[in-house]
Amino acid sequence: MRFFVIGFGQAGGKILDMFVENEKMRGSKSRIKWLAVNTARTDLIGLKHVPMKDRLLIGQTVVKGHGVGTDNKLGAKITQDEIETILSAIDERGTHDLDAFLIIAGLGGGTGSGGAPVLAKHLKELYSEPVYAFGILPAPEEGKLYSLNAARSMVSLMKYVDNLILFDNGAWKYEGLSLRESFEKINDEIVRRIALLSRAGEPLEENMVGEMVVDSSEVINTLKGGGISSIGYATSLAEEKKDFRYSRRRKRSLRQLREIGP
Ligand SMILES: Nc1nc2c(ncn2[C@@H]2O[C@H](COP(=O)(O)OP(=O)(O)O)[C@@H](O)[C@H]2O)c(=O)[nH]1
Ligand SMILES: [Mg+2]
Repeated sequence: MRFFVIGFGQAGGKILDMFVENEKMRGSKSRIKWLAVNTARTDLIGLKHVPMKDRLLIGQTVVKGHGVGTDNKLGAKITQDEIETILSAIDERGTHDLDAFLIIAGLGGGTGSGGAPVLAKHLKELYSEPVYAFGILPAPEEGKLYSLNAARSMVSLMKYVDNLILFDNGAWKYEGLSLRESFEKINDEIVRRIALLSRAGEPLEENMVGEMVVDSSEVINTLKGGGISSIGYATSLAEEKKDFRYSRRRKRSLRQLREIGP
């Protein structure tokens, strides 16, 4: 499934960064496109795997690269004012063979929380492909302002996206670790889920397709019609069974039998 992934704000950018690392590690000729958007220069500089050319700083004249703090109204305003720049950056990277857009953002902060719904609205107007958002909910310990920001952002996102996929930091915080210390592990869980979606309908390696695959249209049909979703993830060990009928030794012995035989 070919996504255009936009990492909006700090959390969105960090998760996109890990996703890009993951794609590079697979060494696949990934057809996924991406862009990190932020009002904070340091957040963009901190990314390690998203190529420099795919990082876009917005709001420079207003916040001078220092970010919007937790002011998601300002995050929304800057995004609205600079929407043409963002849309051209997306267009320049190629949108002709996409299956869907995916905007990743932490909903409790300022840039991603305010910016993601504005971007979703414009993408919806401009493109026929579905627009999904992957929203991260703040943990209760982050306080009321974060919760309020998340509530506002969710209400707006729901108006524009084809589906809002949520992930709750509070529920995923690891025991004995602070929220901040948990981020890396949480992000790993998130990237696993996004990678799973992006694999839908794609060959595992060249000419290798899994026996039971979910293809992009099934994902699109499942997420269709708005609403909120969450993605579960489970793995289990596969038992390796040698199928004797197809083993080389068996083939050889069949040939020998034929050669010896009548
Ligand atoms: N899962 C996860 N959440 C994060 C991460 N960084 C920040 N957050 C959360 O995202 C929310 C918004 O923060 P942030 O992304 O910094 O805001 P923004 O930069 O203004 O968009 C808060 O609830 C943070 O706890 C991260 O790396 N992983
Ligand atoms: Mg931040």
